[in-house]
Amino acid sequence: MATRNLSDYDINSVPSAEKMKFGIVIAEWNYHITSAMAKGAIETLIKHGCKEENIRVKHVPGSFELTLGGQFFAEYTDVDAILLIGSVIKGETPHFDYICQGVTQGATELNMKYNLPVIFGLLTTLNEKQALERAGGKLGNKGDEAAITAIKMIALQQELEEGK
Ligand code: DLZ
Repeated sequence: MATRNLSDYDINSVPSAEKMKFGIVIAEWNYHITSAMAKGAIETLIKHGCKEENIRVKHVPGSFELTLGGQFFAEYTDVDAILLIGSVIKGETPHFDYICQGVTQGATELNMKYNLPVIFGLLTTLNEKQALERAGGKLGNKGDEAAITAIKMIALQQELEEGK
């Protein structure tokens, strides 16, 4: 069956995060949404064995700044993966499209440039209701999903590095 909502996942299918280190960049725009996503992400990492001291959290003003925040983590820390968490809500101007495009492109480039999992935890919704539904509401929490994705990608990288 296709995966539609990673918040409903098989707990046994996720590798242990006991020895993994994570950086989380949170956008302050729509903070009631992004903080709920970040809370979900942190709780999920800890649930899978990550030590609290191995999770570093930093804030940036808006989603557009997520990419550079991620680059700072990649340059100046030894994290194994970076989670970019933001929420862009469509307004009356094309600003939404430019921000979404910028972060999508920026996150992709960071993945490639640093050979490091940089997880796209950006909600791009038409309204606040849709965002709330995906930040701990009836459609799960995209922060949890970003955490699971990060763990799985680190595990994959380590496996291949070890020649498995
Ligand atoms: C300017 C702006 C607007 C209109 N909307 C959002 C949004 O919905 N979500 C978000 O995270 N940030 C928004 N921003 C701020 C931009 O991301 C950025 O911080 C500013 O353009 C300054 O570079």
